[in-house]
Amino acid sequence: MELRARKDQVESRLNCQKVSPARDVSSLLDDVKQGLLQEPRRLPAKYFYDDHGSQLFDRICDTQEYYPTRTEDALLESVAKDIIRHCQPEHLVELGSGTSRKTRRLFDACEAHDCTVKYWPFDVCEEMVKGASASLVDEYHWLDVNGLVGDYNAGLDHLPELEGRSLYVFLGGTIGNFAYAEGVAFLTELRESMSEDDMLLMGADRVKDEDVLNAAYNDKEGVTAAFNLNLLNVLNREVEANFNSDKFKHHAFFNQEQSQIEMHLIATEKQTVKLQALEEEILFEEGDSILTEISRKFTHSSLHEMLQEAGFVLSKHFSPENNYFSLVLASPSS
Ligand code: SAH
Ligand code: AVI
Repeated sequence: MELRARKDQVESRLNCQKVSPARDVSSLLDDVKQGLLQEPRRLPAKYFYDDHGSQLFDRICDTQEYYPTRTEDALLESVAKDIIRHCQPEHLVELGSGTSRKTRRLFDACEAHDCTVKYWPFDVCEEMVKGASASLVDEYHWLDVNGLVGDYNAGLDHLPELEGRSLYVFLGGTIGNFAYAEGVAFLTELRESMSEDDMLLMGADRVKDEDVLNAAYNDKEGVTAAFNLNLLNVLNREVEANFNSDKFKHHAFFNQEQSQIEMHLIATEKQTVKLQALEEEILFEEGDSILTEISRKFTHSSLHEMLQEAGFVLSKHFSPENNYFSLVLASPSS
C-alpha cells in the first residue's frame, strides 16, 4: 500500500474525544483545600497521572519487584481466548487504560476468533490515550480506536452510547485504589450504565506475603519513590506551590488491618510551603505525612463480596497458581 493511502487508512481508524463530566467533581484546588489544609492530609491518587507520572507508572510496571503487571499479563494471555469466546464483544471499553499494554492480549484473542471489536480507551491522561491509540491502530490493522479523555469519577453517563455488546475492562488492580465504599459506588454506577448482556473484566490484586507486597511499592531503583514525589511537581505547577521534593521522602507499607498498601510523602524537616493559587501556607513538622494512595489487596471472598454488593453476578474467576492476582468476569444482575 502506498504511504499516503496507508496513513489515511490509519487515521480513519483513530479518534479521540473529551468526555465532559456528567456531574460536578471537586477540582484540584478544592481537593488541595480539603486534603492538604486539614489533617490527616491526603490527596486523590488520580493526580499522580500527569504525562511524567504516567511514564513513571509505566516504568514501575517493569521493575523487578512490581509483580502485578507481569502476573496479570501472563494470566490474561492464558485466558483471553476463553474470555473473548465467552463474551463475543463488539466493543471493548477500558477504564484507566494507560498504555493499554496488557489489553493487547485481548486484541490478539479477538484476532484468533475473527472478532472485530472497536476499542474505547478511557483515561484522565490525554497524552497516554493519544500515544497508546496511535500505536494500537498501527499494530492492529483491523482495529478502530476511539480514545476518551476524562475523569471516570465524574460519572459515566457522558460516555458514548454503543450499539452491540460491550466488554468493560478495568485492569491493573486499580479498583484497589478506591476505598471500599467508593469502590462499591463506582462499580454500582458502572453496572447501572451497562446493558444486560454487557460484561465486566476486572483485575484485582490479592493479599499475599507482606514482604512481597512491601517490596512491590519500595523498588530498589526508586521508581515508585519518584512516582510518589512527582505529585509535588504537579502541585507546584497546578497550585503554584513551592514544595521542595528533597525535603520529603517516599514511605509505603502494608497495613494488615486494612488490607491495603498505604503510600505517604513524609516531611524530612520542619518547613513552610506556600500555595500561591490559594493564598495559603502549610506548616509541616518533621515526620508529618500526606497520604497519597491506598492500594487495597483482596481475598477471593472479599472480591466476590464487593462485586455482589455492586450488583454483579460472577461468571468466571481466574487466578494463577500462586494466587497473586485475580481476573474476574462478571455480568450485571438482572
Ligand atoms: N490499566 C493500566 C493502567 C493502570 S494505572 C494497567 O493495568 O497497567 C491507573 C490508570 O488509571 C492510569 O492510566 C491513570 O491515568 C488512570 N486514572 C486514574 N484515575 C483516573 C480517573 N479518575 N479517571 C480516569 N482515569 C484515571
Ligand atoms: C494503578 N494502581 C493499581 C497501582 C497500584 O499498585 O495500586 C498504582 C501504583 N502505585 C504505586 N505503584 C503502583
